[in-house]
Amino acid sequence: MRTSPWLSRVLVAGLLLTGLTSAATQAQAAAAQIDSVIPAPVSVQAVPNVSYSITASTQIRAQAGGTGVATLLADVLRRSTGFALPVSDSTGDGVSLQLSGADPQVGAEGYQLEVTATGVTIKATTTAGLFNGTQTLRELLPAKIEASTVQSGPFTVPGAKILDYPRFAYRGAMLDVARHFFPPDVVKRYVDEIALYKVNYLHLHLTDDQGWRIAIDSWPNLATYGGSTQVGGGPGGYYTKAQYSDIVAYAAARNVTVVPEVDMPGHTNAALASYAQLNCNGVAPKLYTGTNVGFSSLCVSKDVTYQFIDDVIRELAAMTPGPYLHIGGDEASSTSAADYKAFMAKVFPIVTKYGKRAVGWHDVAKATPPTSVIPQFWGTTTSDSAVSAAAGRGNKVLQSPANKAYLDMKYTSGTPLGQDWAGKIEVRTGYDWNPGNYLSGVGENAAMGVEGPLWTETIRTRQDIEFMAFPRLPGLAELGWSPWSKHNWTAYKQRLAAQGPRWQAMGVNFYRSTQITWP
Ligand code: TNX
Repeated sequence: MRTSPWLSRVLVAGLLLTGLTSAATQAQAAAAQIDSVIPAPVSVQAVPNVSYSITASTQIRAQAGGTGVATLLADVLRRSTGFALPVSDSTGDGVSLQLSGADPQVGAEGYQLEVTATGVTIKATTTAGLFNGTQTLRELLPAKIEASTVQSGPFTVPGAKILDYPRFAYRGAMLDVARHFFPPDVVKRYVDEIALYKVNYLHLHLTDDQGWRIAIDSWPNLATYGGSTQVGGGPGGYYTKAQYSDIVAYAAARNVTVVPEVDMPGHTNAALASYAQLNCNGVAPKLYTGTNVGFSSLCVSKDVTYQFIDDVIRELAAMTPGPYLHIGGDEASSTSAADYKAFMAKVFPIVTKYGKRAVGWHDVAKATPPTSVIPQFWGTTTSDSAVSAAAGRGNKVLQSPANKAYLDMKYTSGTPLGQDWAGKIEVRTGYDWNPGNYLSGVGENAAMGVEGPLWTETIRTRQDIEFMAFPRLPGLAELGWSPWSKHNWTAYKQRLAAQGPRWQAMGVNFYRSTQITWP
């Protein structure tokens, strides 16, 4: 068959056009990938016409200290590429993790990442920095890289030079495992999900009226009896010390430090039910499976209360490699103001005695804490005299304003899960505030960082956790990590949209907010 000269010209033109379009599309896709990293990096330079593809012959190279991080990266990449991706301490092309030669600006958690035609180099001064660089690399790859089954390539990273480091040292997520208990696997999955966005603290709310979730050898009934139920009356549960330490180690390998919380003097019905002597009247109340707050208190006037606290904090501190231990202190409406102060004055030194720094819900600011104590602001106003006074004395403040950062608030009135006492928090509301000047008297330097608490009165499953955290948690992570100069809702919502296919590939159950144009 003969093709007419006219037709062949049209065909050639068509082919050329297709070629051009696909090159243009590829360039566009590359630009989109570079611009879709959350949290937004400090500095990103696209290198046009350069890219690197991970192939069957790609090697992952890391110096001695970096092999742990390299192996975690290889685990993610092997699942979806099906490639061998051997990890070794050799030098050469491919993906290379280096603990030397980084720009000192990267500090303790930052990194430099460069994509050339022959490979991807990540440089940092610590394994934390290397880990953060590898999370950025995941986001520079196509979404299918997150799949748990083998996908067809290419797996291409656009040419780029990135320099990145955090704005705040503390970027946290809190999970309430007391109202509903979540087994270690669910907690570990949440660690994976938050670490992708460079969140570096996981605060576990381990005790509340409805349950005590951590084994304490010197007071065994706390876990075995106090942990035996949960909201709604289900079986509850608790972490053995081995399980808890395993969670802590799993998190640490992903640059996430666990902050354990034992709430006191209120929110203690599970403890009071487990040991009669902790009650002022010597009578143990029944276990509680409702959702009221503010009705329980440890007995502030009894010596045994402080022996109990000393034992619990000693055992908890021994399981805590991180610097912080959270003592709760919120909503102590069954404790008088004077008793509250007297109680905290005895508890702060116990935390110090076991080598930790106390974090407390911002109610602790009323007890004039030593400057080492960190009040965690959970109010719904932008001024609080006790908190600003503490900041004025030199206390660092952790920012979790309930009407911005609470991941258990409903998105809209139609959200099936969650509460709304602090308001509805759509994606934009959760993103549009500045932790460095939100609270009067608490400026950039007084703010330690941000944390998104997820209370679980209405949250029962891994899917419920994900639905409330995604897509809001990445916004908080960006508030904690990215320089304020990068804050821009219009650009952010495009970056966020690009996460949708990643979450789909990972099987993350997320809320399809109508504020975002999901692809
Ligand atoms: C208030 S916020 C609480 C928690 C509840 C939460 C529900 C805070 C420090 N205390 O006990 O679970 O509201 O949103």
